[in-house]
Amino acid sequence: MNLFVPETSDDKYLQNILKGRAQEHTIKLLLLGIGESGKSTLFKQLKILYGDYEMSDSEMEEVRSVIFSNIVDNMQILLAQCNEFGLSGELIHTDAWKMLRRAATIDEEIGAAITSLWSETKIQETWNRRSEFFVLDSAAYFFDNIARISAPDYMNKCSYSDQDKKQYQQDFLYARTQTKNVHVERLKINDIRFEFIDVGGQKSERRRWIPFFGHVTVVLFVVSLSDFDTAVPENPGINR
Ligand SMILES: Nc1nc2c(ncn2[C@@H]2O[C@H](COP(=O)(O)OP(=O)(O)OP(=O)(O)O)[C@@H](O)[C@H]2O)c(=O)[nH]1
Ligand SMILES: [Mg+2]
Repeated sequence: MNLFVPETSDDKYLQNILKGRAQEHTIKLLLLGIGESGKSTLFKQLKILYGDYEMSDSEMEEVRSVIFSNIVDNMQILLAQCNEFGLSGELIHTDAWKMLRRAATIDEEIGAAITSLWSETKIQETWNRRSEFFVLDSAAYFFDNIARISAPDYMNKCSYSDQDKKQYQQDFLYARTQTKNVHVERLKINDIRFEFIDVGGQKSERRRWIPFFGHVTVVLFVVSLSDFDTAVPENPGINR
């Protein structure tokens, strides 16, 4: 018998406690974890699930530019690493490689170059060795979706279908920006007010965590399941 859980208990027991407290209080959650463990992604997921979340035009512009730089930066990392591994001599699409070196944003031409490079055996070989260097996990999702993302009307239409909105939400989830400083956002879930405190997980950001420990209801420590086999961004030669 478990003394701490009443026999009649189910989720309702906890919900009643939470609701009772929530009448007067806001439940404060501090999200902790190393850089890229998924703290901001967890918050984005909650926003999509419970916040009736729809991106405004200016948010879309911002997200689009984050996605474009995620794609260009990470394909450039793959190419540099392919070279480092001594595999670049066997690349077929050398023009695409040259184009990527200069690319700052994404258009249909750059999109086609990324499609060609992503299909190369040596780039796939480099990707499969990604535990030896730092590259964004979600880059594969963007490379797989590059034809859609490099279209001129991507996140840039007069109106959006339900399918567009669903795909953009997914893209938004995978878009990666490092959190700097501390971000506080409020969300109401089943009539309970939550305040999420999202901090940066990079080593340089961790000194900002301390002031929050005394004022939160819950500390959520976020860990990525793929961390066992990925490199530390601050020190790409070291395994997390
Ligand atoms: N493949 C995969 N990628 C994920 C998943 N969840 C999150 N990611 C990716 O992992 C990365 C997590 O990044 P963030 O959520 O910004 O990490 P963070 O902990 O807020 O990082 P800092 O702000 O630097 O402390 C993003 O690129 C996400 O797209 C998942 O379930 N699968
Ligand atoms: Mg973050």
